[in-house]
Order: sequence, then structure tokens, then C-alpha cells
Amino acid sequence: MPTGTIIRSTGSWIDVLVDSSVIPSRIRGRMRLMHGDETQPVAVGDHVSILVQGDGTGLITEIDERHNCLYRRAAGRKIGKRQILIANVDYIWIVQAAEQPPLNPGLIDRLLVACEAQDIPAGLIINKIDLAYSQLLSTVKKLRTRYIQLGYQTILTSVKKRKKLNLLRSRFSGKISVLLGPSGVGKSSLLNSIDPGINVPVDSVSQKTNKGRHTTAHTALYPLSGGGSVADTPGIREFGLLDIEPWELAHYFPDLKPHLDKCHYSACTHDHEPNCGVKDAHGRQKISDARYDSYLNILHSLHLGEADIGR
Ligand SMILES: Nc1nc2c(ncn2[C@@H]2O[C@H](COP(=O)(O)OP(=O)(O)O)[C@@H](O)[C@H]2O)c(=O)[nH]1
Ligand SMILES: [Mg+2]
Ligand SMILES: [Zn+2]
Repeated sequence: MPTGTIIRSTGSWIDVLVDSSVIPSRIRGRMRLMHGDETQPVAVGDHVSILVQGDGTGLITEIDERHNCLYRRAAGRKIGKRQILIANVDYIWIVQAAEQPPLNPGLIDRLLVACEAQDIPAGLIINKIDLAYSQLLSTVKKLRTRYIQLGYQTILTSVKKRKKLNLLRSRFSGKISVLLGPSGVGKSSLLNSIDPGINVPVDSVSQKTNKGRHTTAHTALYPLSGGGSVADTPGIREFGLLDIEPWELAHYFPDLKPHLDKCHYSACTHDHEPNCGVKDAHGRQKISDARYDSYLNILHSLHLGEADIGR
């Protein structure tokens, strides 16, 4: 039975890459019911077995165990369930624009927590660096320094001026990488410009709202000509975290973690508790205000539970 990787899932069809051909597939009825806490039975990146039928379409009969996956808390009709964005990945790049749309450090930190909690290595791309002058440029550079100090690779790119695209291409090589971030930051443009074999539709940022229109509707995994593949994802507007207890959260902040053993209470949430190593380190400026604020924001949203919208 052929085995392959899911490279796109649009609702009605699931595209499975087998060797070098794409087989539009469906999932066996029985399997559709077997996904418990998850919003859907399969995700892009899943390794599957298929039966090829007379008309050339496939029937997915088996899904291999995932070695990791990135997920968020579903909103809407399936609220509270696990929405898997992608499975079996090596590296997640959180993508921001220096401007249009504006930088959102709170979202960066939230996404980094998800990557840490799911044990997936992550880095940061700040694109549209061509739009950053004087004040903004120094903000961007400070941000870069902050994340590099935390141990996250951070690359400032420009598709327009072709800055650091070769570096990015070399980072993607041989790995399964993901581009994750808000709509309009240039994820699809980056992919198109690092590999001419990829042809993702790109839309312009609306002048009125400064927000990109939704051109990328579904996650898709693109094979790279030099080996490896990159997933383009639809814009993330909110990202609700799941399966993280409040006392656990600081473990996913590399800058908070070294101070945890100085807290008096073992279940300290580093918020209101006395004798707290984290608050003490923040007071001594060992932890930046921005990161401590992000921590408190995320902590509060974990306390909100079902009412959290993930912003
Ligand atoms: N000035 C500038 N514009 C860019 C850059 N990269 C992408 N854009 C523009 O930003 C808009 C959104 O790009 P797109 O790739 O669709 O963003 P996505 O929603 O993250 O996939 C498009 O109009 C692109 O031409 C860049 O480096 N500099
Ligand atoms: Mg896009
Ligand atoms: Zn504490």
C-alpha cells in the first residue's frame, strides 16, 4: 500500500504526496470519527497509507503516529478542541513585518510558548525591513537582540530589497519548516522569492486597514528544489493555548525558567505570590518588561479558560 505525506487539506480533498505525484484523497468514513479532542482527523504533514482506487483518487486508511504537532485551541463551533495546524515538523519560523501590519511582540511570545510547549525549535523572521527607518529600525534591532539573547535565531529580511533571502534558503534546506504569523507579513512572498519552483498567490495589503486580505486559505507544504519543504499557513489572528497549566507556563519562557528555583512556592505563578524568584529577577531587570508583561497576559488568558480568545 503506498504511503505519503499530506501536503494540503481543503475540506473536501486531502492532497497526498506519494513519491513525486499528488493524489487527491478522501478519508475512510470510520476514521472520520476517531479524532476525539481534535477538530479534524488528519493534518498537513501527517504520514499516511492510502489505497489508490480505479479513478486515481486515494482513500486514506491509516495515519502514522505524529512525532510532534503544532496546535491551538479551536474557536467557533468546535471551541476548546485541538486544532492541529501542522504535524511532523523540524522548525517553526514566526514571521512578523517591521510594518504593515505593525509588529506584535505579544503574539510572538504566545507563539513561542506554543513551540516550546510542543517542543518544536523556533526562530523569528522580521520581514519588510525595507520599511523600517530611524526609530522603527532601532525598535526592530532591539527586538532582534532580545530574541537572540533568549536563544531564538532571528533574521531580518526584505523580499522587496532581497535581503537575507539566501540565508533563509540555507536555513530551510533539508528540513520541514513552517512559516507562521499574521496575514500580510509576507509569508507567501518569502516562499516565492526563495524558490522559483514555488508559486503561491500573494495579495496586496489593503491601504485602508493595513491588513492583508486572506489569500492563503489553507496550510500547504511545498517541497524545495534543494531538499526539504516549507509550509505556508493562513494568517494567524489569534492563538489560544491549550494543555498548559498556569504554574507550568514559566517553564516555556527561557528567560523566566532560570529563576524558578528561587520561588518559595513550588506552584508559584509569579504574579501575586511573595518570595518569587521571577518577580525578583524582573525587579533587577534580568527579565525585560515586555517579556514579563507577555507572561502575565498569557497567564491571565490561561485563567480565563474557555473565555480566552487568544490575543
Ligand atoms: N515593502 C515590502 N512589502 C512586502 C515584502 N514582502 C511582502 N510584501 C508585500 O506584502 C503584501 C502581503 O504579502 P503576502 O506574501 O501575501 O503576505 P502573507 O499574508 O503573510 O502571505 C504583498 O503586497 C507583498 O507584496 C517586503 O519585504 N517589503
Ligand atoms: Mg499568504
Ligand atoms: Zn515565582
